[in-house]
Amino acid sequence: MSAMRIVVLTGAGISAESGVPTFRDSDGLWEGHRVEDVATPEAYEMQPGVVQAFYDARRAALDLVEPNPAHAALARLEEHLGDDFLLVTQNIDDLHERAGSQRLIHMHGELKKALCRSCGRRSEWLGELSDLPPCPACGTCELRPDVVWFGEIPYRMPEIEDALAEADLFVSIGTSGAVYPAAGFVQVARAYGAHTLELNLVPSEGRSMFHEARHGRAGQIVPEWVE
Ligand code: BJW
Repeated sequence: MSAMRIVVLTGAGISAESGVPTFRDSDGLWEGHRVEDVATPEAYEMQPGVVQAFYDARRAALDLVEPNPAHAALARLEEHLGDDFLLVTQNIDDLHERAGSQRLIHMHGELKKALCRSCGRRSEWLGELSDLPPCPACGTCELRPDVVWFGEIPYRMPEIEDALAEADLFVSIGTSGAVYPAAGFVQVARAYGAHTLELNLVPSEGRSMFHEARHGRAGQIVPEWVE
């Protein structure tokens, strides 16, 4: 018999205790920025400098934060389960990999990567906009942050959907359930027979779709759940 297969989805709440602001909480990222100003391709077309500056500031802030016990607990769980574990994060920070996670999908992209608008190649983000080198693949100067904005298709969806279909347990951690398709993963996993668990500071918008929920700070309730 195979071991239990677990898919974990994380959102901004797992990084909150590391000092990375969430999006929709009262002290969240978008308190100072309207979402339409920064998180759509149209906004980038209109004001690339403003949007780049927003991501430059968040990239710089990453150097000042560290993974917390919730990130570490998920890395330990992966060590134990190996291929039966998949971590899907909506976060564009790199705290999961810095804690040791490897079976990890960044469905909304990565702050430390650049995406070429001309050829689609993804590469490491080197420096700020003014001194970005040309795209290493096609040589144009069409690099943008490698993040998924509203109206764009999140990364690696077929792989995520396959894992949800095969999961015995789906766990959602630190996400408000306000943004699709991630907010719908609980229903997909449930439809295929998985048990579903929410771990969040407060009941999320999607709480009623989960079989079970535990509420509190991720730095406490995630290690408790993993042990
Ligand atoms: C703690 C805590 C602590 C705090 N411990 N917990 C109408 C209906 C349905 C869908 C749509 C619709 N109209 C449009 C859509 C689609 C749209 C969408 O969902 N819109 C909604 C607003 C309705 N979605 C899209 O456009 C997506 N693409 C898409 O659908 O393509 C079509 C397609 C899909 C699939 C296959 C084929 C085609 C793209 C969405 C891209 C989202 N991008 C962003 C920005 C990324 C770059 C960046 O970071 O700047 O992603 S938006 C932003 O929200 C970011 C996040 O990843 C995402 C989710 O936020 P998250 O992580 O949940 O954060 P918060 O702040 O909302 O919540 C934090 C939670 O933590 C709270 O609950 C707290 O309580 C908790 N918390 N401290 C534990 N210490």
